[in-house]
Amino acid sequence: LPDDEKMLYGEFKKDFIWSSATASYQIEGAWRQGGKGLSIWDKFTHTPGNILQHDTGDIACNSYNKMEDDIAALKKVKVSHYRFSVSWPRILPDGTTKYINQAGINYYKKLLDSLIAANIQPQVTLYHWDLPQALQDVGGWENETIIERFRDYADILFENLGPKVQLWITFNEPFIIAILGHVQGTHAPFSDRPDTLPYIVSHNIIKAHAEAWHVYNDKYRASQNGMVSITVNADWAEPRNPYKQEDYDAARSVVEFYLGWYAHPIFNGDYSPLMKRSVLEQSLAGGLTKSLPEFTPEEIKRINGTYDYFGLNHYCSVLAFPVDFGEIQHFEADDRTWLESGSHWLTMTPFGLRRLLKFIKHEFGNPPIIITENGVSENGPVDLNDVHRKYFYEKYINQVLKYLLDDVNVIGYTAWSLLDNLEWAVGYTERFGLFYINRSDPDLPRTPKASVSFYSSIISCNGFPDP
Ligand code: GBH
Repeated sequence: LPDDEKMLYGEFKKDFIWSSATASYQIEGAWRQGGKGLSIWDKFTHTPGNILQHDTGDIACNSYNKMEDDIAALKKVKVSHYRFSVSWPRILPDGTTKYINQAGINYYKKLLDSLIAANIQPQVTLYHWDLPQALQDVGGWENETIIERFRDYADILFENLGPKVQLWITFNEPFIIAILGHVQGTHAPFSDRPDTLPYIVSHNIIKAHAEAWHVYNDKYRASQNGMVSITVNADWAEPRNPYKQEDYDAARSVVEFYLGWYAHPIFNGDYSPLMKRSVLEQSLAGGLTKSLPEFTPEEIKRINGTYDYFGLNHYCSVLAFPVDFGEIQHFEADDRTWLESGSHWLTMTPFGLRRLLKFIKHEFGNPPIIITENGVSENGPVDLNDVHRKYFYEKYINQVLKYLLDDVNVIGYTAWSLLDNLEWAVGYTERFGLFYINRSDPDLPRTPKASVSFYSSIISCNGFPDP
């Protein structure tokens, strides 16, 4: 560890992507404006009891009507890129191509034009969790017809927006969609059949991703020449007791489970052996009906290789150790010396990011990696001097810089988030933004926190030049 903690001085390679991110439901607002259909998050937040303090994304940061303010904020940070997501029901109100909402397409076209005019390149996510409610009504991700729906949606975006976009992300964090949305019920759509559902949902998401990639590859790559991939989230895990082999094994399965579910089929082919074994073991131990669907050999081939880079969202590390609670085979804990944040699940553990990057390099054939999210929150009283965020970005980004030592092919870094926004089930109570938004001011002004100039200076220096 001591070696890990040491600062490395140096610069990132030329043309490194410096970005900041948001997602449609978390910032756009305008939930019934411009011909938008309803999403599962509109329904979920309007159902009492789901979101802290009854918050909703009805208005959020009102980014739908405040595009200029967002662009001004991005210019202030001096990012080279901006990651945002498209709201599917804003483009296809009932999820299908029966009706294409031109106002929705125009909104994103205008956003892209404004970004490009400001010399900021877009990274566009197709799906950051706001599924059209009409598709949920026929089973959502559980119904395999959604694969075709997603492919058609992707086709429309590539056709209409593709000439202005070089970087695409099909899905944001399928793991969270499956587990929080279909097991825990803390995210939309909520479900009460947790056993098999996350595996079916994920199976369809993986296939939908692959189909979108193929559409791009077959129809658009030659003329648009961009990159399409998926973004997975992964914590890093350390053994709780480094003298115990079983703690190492538990740590390895935590990381492999995150990555093996989605990245293994896409980067290596099929679910990882550990993934298959672990679902089977859990099922047997729990006396449950869990089972992992199988890909046919043709499907394995069609999915394998559907990436142009590796998209990674990473926030923190955990300590792992085995337990035997039937279904639950390992457990995660925090070290009590790790610094906390405004979110109970997020400790400041910069060393894990470097280790995770090395793991990805070895596990998935040294792909180009874009860190598509990394950031920290606060809650409670407002303090624009966000020293914890400066600390977080300095330490984490410095760990990324060690890609030079490890020869990992990292090509970009994205700070989550540009703005304080709707943090899903906890509403506006946890704030991840570089910019603070005073929600009691109807103008919702974007006020820079101290971390803005800090992140901006890292970007201007392209790293940490030797003092
Ligand atoms: C990302 O998810 C999302 O992509 C982004 O939209 C989000 O705003 C950001 O992180 C910050 O959370 O309270 O125990 O139920 C990261 C995965 C999903 C991890 C929500 C924490 C809540 C855990 N996060 N989850 S819990």
